Amino acid sequence: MLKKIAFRMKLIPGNEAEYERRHREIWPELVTLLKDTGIVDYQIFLDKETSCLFAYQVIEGDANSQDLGGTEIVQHWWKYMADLMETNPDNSPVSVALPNVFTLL
Ligand code: RM4
Repeated sequence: MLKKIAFRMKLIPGNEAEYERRHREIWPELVTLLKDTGIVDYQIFLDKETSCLFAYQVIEGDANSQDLGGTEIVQHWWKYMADLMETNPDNSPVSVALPNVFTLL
């Protein structure tokens, strides 16, 4: 059964262009891992006014992208991205789960 989840991350202001550039050049092995995890749709939107990043995912199983910190590729990616974002001590992006408040049926 498909689940839809969303979460918020925070960009350090001034890094918008670089964030988008790095994501345009996302590592193929990370794409493969995300898809193999069962993430069938993954969008990240930026609120330039607040530097908030809003991630939306449709997932087939229970794991979303933020559950993959145990893998080497995600650890490397998070370290690579850490200079652009608010992160936890382990370089994972500070991520706040967002409850669904509306679904168009
Ligand atoms: C984001 C953040 C997420 C990752 C995506 C691909 O900036 O690092 O954890 O899933 O990139």
